[in-house]
Amino acid sequence: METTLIILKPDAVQRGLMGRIISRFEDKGLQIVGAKLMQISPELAATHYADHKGKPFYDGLVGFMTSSPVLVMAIRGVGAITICRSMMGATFGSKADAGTIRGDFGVSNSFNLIHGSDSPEAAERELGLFFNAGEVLNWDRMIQGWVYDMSGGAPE
Ligand code: IDP
Ligand code: MG
Repeated sequence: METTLIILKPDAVQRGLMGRIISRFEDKGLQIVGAKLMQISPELAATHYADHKGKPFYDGLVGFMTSSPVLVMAIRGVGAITICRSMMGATFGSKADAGTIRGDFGVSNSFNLIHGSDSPEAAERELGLFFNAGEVLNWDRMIQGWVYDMSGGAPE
């Protein structure tokens, strides 16, 4: 099982798209194990996006991410990191395929609705930035045995 950090960015919250985006992850069979509405501080945005420092869009990105509340989520499943990235679609809304979150809900290249960790290392780091100890819950989901084939003892 993998857990990934998903952020519904300020445009998703302001546009009232949280429920529809969360539903896509729930419909897919992924499990939400952490969620909170928060206002990202400039310091946290800078740490989270440290790899992008110095790029032309960096200041705008930090300004955007701190401009209004976001919904951060910890989402779990087998291969959750790759599955969530493919559900999100390409970075730019103008280029993202139809059927993806960015492809279906936006046209902007900077206001692109959602962040998702891009590797296991990034997921571990980012979950640690946005969730305090005890805020990600290891809860038993009663539908688990119908979401995954558990006959071999492990989720398949
Ligand atoms: P990702 O979110 O798909 O992983 P990254 O390349 O890691 O994309 O970029 C992080 C975020 O920075 C993007 O989601 C987007 O909000 C913003 N961004 C990236 N490239 C550009 C750009 O060329 N113009 C404006 N914003 C950009
Ligand atoms: Mg990225």
